[in-house]
Amino acid sequence: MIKITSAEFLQGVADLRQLPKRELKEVLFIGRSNVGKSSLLNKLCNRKNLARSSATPGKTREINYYLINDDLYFVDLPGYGYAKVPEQMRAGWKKLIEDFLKRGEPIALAMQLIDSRQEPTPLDLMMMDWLEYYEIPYVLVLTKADKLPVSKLARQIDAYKERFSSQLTEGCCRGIVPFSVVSADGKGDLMKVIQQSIKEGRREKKEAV
Ligand SMILES: Nc1nc2c(ncn2[C@@H]2O[C@H](COP(=O)(O)OP(=O)(O)OP(=O)(O)O)[C@@H](O)[C@H]2O)c(=O)[nH]1
Ligand SMILES: [Mg+2]
Repeated sequence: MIKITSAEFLQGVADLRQLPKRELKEVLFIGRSNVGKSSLLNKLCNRKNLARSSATPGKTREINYYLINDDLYFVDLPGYGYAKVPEQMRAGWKKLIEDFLKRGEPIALAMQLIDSRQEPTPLDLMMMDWLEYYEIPYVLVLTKADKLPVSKLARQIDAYKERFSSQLTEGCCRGIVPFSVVSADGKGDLMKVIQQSIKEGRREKKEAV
C-alpha cells in the first residue's frame, strides 16, 4: 500500500502557463465548493492544514499543486457552484478546468466528490461527462458520510451504483467510495485506487471497488 511520507504545497496555478515544470502523475480533487476536497486531501496526507479547509465556501480559487513523496502531485481544483461567484468568473473557471483536463497523459486519476446526503448537481454531472469524454479514470467519493445514518448511507451508495452502472462497467468510473474525514472511513479504499491508477497508467480497465 502506498504510504505518504512527505507532502508539501508547491504552487497555485491560475493560468495553464504556470503549470509546474516537472511533469509527474497527478491525482485531482474535484467537486463543488464546500464538498470536502481540502479535508479529504489533508486526511490522505495525515496533515491538518496542508490544504486550507474552511467553513467559507469558494475559498480555493486557484488550482493548487501539492508534491507528494517527491513523486506525485495531488491537485486541489477550485470548487464550483458557489452562488455568489460572478458569471464572468464562472465562464473563466469552465475554460480553465476544461483546458486543464484536456492535457491527458499526466492525469492518473480524479476524485469526483459529491456530498453523500445529496444528489449530484448539474455541474457534478457535467464534470463526470468531461471525465468520461477525456477518458480520465475517476472515483466518485461520497463525502461527509458521518452525517448520514448507516442504513441511509448504504441506500445512497446503492442508488449511486445503480444510477452510474454504465459508467462503472463500460466507462471510466473506478468505484463509488463513501468517505468521512471524521472517522477516516474510505481512506484505505481511496489509497488503493490511487496506487492502482499510478501503477497501471490510465487507459487500462481496472477493477471497481
Ligand atoms: N462532518 C464532516 N464534515 C466535513 C467532512 N469533510 C469536510 N467537512 C467540513 O465541510 C466544510 C468544507 O470542507 P472543505 O474541505 O474546506 O471543502 P472544499 O471542497 O475544499 O471547499 P472549497 O475549497 O471552498 O471548494 C468544512 O467545514 C469541513 O470541516 C466530513 O467528512 N464530515
Ligand atoms: Mg478547498
